[in-house]
Amino acid sequence: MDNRIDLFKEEIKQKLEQAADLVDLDKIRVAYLGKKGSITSLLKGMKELSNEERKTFGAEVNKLKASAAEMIDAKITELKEKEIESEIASMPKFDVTTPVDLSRGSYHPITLVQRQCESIFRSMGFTVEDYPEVVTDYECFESVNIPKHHPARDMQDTYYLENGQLLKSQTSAAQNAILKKYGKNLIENGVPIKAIFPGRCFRNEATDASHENTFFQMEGMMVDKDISISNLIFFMKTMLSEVFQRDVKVRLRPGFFPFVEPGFELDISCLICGGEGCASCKHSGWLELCPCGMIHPNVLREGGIDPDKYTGFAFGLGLTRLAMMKYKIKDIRDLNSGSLKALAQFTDDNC
Ligand code: FA5
Repeated sequence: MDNRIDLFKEEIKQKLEQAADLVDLDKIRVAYLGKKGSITSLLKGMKELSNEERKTFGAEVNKLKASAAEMIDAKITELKEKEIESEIASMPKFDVTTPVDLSRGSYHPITLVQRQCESIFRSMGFTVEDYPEVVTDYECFESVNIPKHHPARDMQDTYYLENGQLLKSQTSAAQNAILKKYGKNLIENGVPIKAIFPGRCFRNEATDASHENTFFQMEGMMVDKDISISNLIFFMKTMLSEVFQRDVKVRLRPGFFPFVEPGFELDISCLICGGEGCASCKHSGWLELCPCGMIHPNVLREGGIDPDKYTGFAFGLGLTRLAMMKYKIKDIRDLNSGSLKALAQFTDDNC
């Protein structure tokens, strides 16, 4: 009997040495420790032994059982470690000297157009100003001649925040601050105010091919003695011809904005359909691009400038629509899509 215990122990050892994987190990476990396994049947045969023999033999078989289980577990650990080692060995080695393909990224088409406009206006003596996206009611409306409850507020479905501030619905929100920032230099030193201020605007719009709820405008202002509509038209035409690198057809029609008097809508002949009419221009052949006008005396006064001494013009260019025209993007929604396939194809060597 005792002899069998030693034999089994030796047999298990040999089989474990030959086992190549976890499947082999499972077979060994079933063969010795399973319900019908060899060690289990040793226990079953004990009923023929005397009480004394059963006691000693039972203890020996239990020891064998525990040691078989231990050997199998040790082999499992050994095989798993080998598996991990071979996985690590087969991994590609990290080498800091390997050249990496750092393909060039690209700018968003609106960034490209914005930078181009900034550089054109800078070359004409304008400063480029930055302004927050969250502003007060005073900045966005009251300071630009739109008092509380004025019906003109209905033209811009504005997002109000719980603290009473709002998401800038128009870049005109910066006008008052710019007048105050540069007014002293105008009054004391005769230096004209010439500034542009691009920015993201938000309106609760139903979106379509030419309307988004988040879009970019670029506001511009010039204030000095004897500024007239001719100055306004000159700067707008110069800027658009530079952006499109050709003479662009524009039209001015009367437009109402409480912060300018007189006010105009400057439309550009649709460059997507060549003026024939398409979804982007609502089949009119013209795209509303740049409302503008002569700054209202109330706005100048609120900014600390005497309207009897100084005059000025202001415009609110639709930068997003300008990018659409320049790059012939038919649907404004592509610009906020985040699709690199759509947006990474535009480049400008000057940016
Ligand atoms: C204004 O926002 C005035 N503050 C512009 C202005 C400034 C007038 C200074 C006079 C003097 P308007 O709401 O029309 O105006 O918007 C100006 C331009 O922004 C539009 O011509 C258009 O090009 C663009 N725009 C307006 N709403 C949207 C929209 N939902 N999606 C895309 N572009 C828009």
